Amino acid sequence: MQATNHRRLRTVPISRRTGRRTGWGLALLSAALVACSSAETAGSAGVADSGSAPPAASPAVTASPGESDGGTGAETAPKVRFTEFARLDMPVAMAVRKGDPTLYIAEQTGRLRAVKDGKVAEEPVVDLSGEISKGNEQGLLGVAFHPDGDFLYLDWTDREGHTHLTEWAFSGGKATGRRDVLTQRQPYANHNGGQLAFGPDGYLYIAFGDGGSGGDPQGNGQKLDTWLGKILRIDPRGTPYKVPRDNPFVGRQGARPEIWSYGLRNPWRFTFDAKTGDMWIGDVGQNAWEEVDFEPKGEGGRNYGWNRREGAHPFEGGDGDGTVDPVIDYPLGEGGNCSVIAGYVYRGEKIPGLEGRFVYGDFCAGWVKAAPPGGKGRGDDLGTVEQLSSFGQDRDGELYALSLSGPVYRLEPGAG
Ligand SMILES: [Ca+2]
Ligand SMILES: [Ca+2]
Repeated sequence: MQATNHRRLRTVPISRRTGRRTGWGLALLSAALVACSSAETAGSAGVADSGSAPPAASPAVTASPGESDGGTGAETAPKVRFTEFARLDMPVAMAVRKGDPTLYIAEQTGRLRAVKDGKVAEEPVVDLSGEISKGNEQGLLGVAFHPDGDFLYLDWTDREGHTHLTEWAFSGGKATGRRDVLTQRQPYANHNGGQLAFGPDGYLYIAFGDGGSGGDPQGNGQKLDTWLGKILRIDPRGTPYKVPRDNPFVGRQGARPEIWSYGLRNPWRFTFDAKTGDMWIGDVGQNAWEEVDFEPKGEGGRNYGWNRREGAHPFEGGDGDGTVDPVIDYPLGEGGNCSVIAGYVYRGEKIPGLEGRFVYGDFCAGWVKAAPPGGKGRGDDLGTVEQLSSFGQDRDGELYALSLSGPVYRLEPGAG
């Protein structure tokens, strides 16, 4: 709804809602036009000079610490630089593979690219560009490698808008033996989730949004007979894939056994803490609140509230009984926020002051913050990234911020 059809691919992959035109539509479109010409003007990415434009990209910018609004009393986050590392076509997800220094980055336009030492390999690892749908929240959306490194998984939407989780055998840099693991019909074009990640238990976790439209008209978030509005947990190997016996709803009548957690609206990105195994979920909100959910390692079966709750607030009259409220929520009506982007707990070595902090941001406002370890609160500003689409973590635990405009930034220690 935010952009004309021929440009719709160049807008938010996790747009908030159907039928509500925000002031950001034009700004996003303007930014997109700049992004479209970035091949000719590399290094000049930024937003158009609209008065309502979100913050421009800030490569190599150093934010001042101490801008905490969390009120937690925790130490402030260190200075961080966002250094441009590579440039791709609408990067939305990143994964690494066992025993391989390559960064694998998914482009929403359908290609999985290999990035070695900051250089993007010319030949894509996989090219789905002729098979995907091209709506704002569609396309190639997620990537993960099996913990043994021998299998690749992509989450993407086909030309009819339906979701596929597809596996390839992976060896010698080549993906072969394509096989659909599962598919999900999508009732609406938006809220497709898309995140894939293997947990510390070796199982694959898969994010599905509530199906789409606005307000969850089918009530999918709270229903246990659909994958929509859920995070699933499966062992994807074999045909058919396997459901772990200790999944929380195995054996419950009317419930899909693949479900790990529910009550989610559009969990565009979730990650596991590489040290503790805890899960952090960024669930994109409806009209008022963006939220980050925290799940202690291995605690399946939780109801994160949607659509009874939006953030820590009633939506369809939910009082919070039996639901888990977010550890962070923030309002839309402040500074151009639109969609939360999770986010990793920092476990690298280059920026010691970030240790244990959850790094996340907002797609439209562009801010990136580090929430304090173990405590509630939104945390300190680290900088801004135009059209922040996702974060990535390499095998050393260092973090990257992906911009839908093209750049991939590496977080590095700031000056001072
Ligand atoms: Ca959908
Ligand atoms: Ca919630």
